[in-house]
Amino acid sequence: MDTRIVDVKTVVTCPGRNFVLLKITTESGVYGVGDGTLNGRELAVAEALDKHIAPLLIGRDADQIEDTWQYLFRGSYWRGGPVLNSALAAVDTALWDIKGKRANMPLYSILGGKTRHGALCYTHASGSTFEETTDNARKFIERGFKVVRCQTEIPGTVGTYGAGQSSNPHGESLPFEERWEPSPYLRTIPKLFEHLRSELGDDIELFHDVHERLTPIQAARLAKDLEPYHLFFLEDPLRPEHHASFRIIRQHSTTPIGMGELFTNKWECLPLIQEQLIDFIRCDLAHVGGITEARKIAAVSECFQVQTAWHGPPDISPITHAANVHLDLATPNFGVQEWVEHPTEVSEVIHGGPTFVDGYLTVTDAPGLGCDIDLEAANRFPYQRAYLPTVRRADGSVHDW
Ligand code: CS2
Ligand code: MG
Repeated sequence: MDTRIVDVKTVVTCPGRNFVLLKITTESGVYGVGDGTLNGRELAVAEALDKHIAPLLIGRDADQIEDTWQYLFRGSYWRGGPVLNSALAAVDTALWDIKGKRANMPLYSILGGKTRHGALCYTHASGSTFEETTDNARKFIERGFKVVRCQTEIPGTVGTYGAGQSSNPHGESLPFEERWEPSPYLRTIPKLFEHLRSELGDDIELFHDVHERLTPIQAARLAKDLEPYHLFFLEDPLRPEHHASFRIIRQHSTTPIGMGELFTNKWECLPLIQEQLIDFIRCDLAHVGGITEARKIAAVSECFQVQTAWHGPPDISPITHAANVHLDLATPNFGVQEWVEHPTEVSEVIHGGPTFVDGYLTVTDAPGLGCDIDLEAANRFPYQRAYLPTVRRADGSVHDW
C-alpha cells in the first residue's frame, strides 16, 4: 500500500522563534508537512508527537484522515486541550498535504475549490503612542491592507499586550511580566479609535484585540464606547471558559465580536456560534486539531451567519498560514484572515506560505499545501526556551479574569 506511513519526523527549530514541525512520509515516498507550534510549551507538543503519537501512525493508511483524527483525538481518553490538539493538528495538516500531492491538486481544490480570488487579510499596527500606532497603520494601508488591528501602550502600565514589548529583565529564561489595570485601559482605547478615525477616515476597517482581559460588564462598556468608530470586530473581549458571559456584551452593544484563538475543539466554539454571541470565529488551525476540525467549525458557523477569521499570528508557522488560506478560499462564510509576517530567517527553514497581493492572500497552485521543510537548515536553529508574557495587576496579583 503506497499510502502506508513509514516515517514520522518531529522537528523543533528556532529560526527567529520556536516552531514544532512534522514530516510524515509514506511508502511511495510522498510526504506531507504539518505544524504543531504552541508558543511557550513547544517541547510538550514535540514529546507528545515523538513518543506517543508517532508510534501509532507507523503502518497506518495516510489516506484515512478522518479515521486518524478520531483515533488520535479519542484514543488518548483524556482528550483534547492545547498540547494534544496542537500535536493532532500537525498530523492532520500533514495528511491533508499528502492527499493533495497524491491527487496532484492544491488543497483549496480538494476542499471544494475557490469561492473567491483571494482571502481578505489583516495585520497588526502597534505603538507606544496614538501617533505611533496611527503611523504604523498608515504604512500598512499604503501597502494595500484594507483591514488593520490597532493596539497601543496604556499609560501607567508596563508592556501592554500588542503595543511592542518592553525589554524583558529576565531575558528569555522567564516570562516577561506585564503590569496592567482595566480602568486606564478602558479610558484609553475609545480615545485611540477616535484618534485613528480622525486621522485615517472611515474607509479602512479597524479592530482591536482585548486579549481576554476584561470582565463581562467591562467588555460590554468597551464595546458600547467603541460603537461610534465602527470596528470590524472587537477581538477576544472575554476569557474563553464561560460562554454565557458573552450574552452581557450582546445586551449592550452592536460592535461585532471575534473569539476563538484559545479554543481547542469545535465543542468549545458551539455555544457562541449557536446563540450568535459572536460574529467571527477565530480558531487557530494549529491548536484546534487542524483542517479537519476547522472545516467542521466553519460549516456549523455558516448556519448561524458567523464568519471565519482564523488566527494567523507570528507564533505559528507558514505551514499553518498556508492551511488557513487554502481553507479560506473554499469557505463560503469566510470573513477575514489574520496574517502577521515572519522574520526572513523563517524562510530558510520553512518554504512556502501565503502571498500578499493588494490586501488579499493567495496560495500557490502546487499540489497539497505548497510548503516544505529544510531539515538541514532546521538543525542550524536549535530550540531556545521562551515564554509568552504573563500579566499582573498593580497589586502584584496574577490577572486571572
Ligand atoms: C494574538 C496573538 O494575533 C492575535 O490575535 O492574540 O498574537 C497571540 O498573542 C499569540 O498568538 C499568543 O501566542
Ligand atoms: Mg488575539
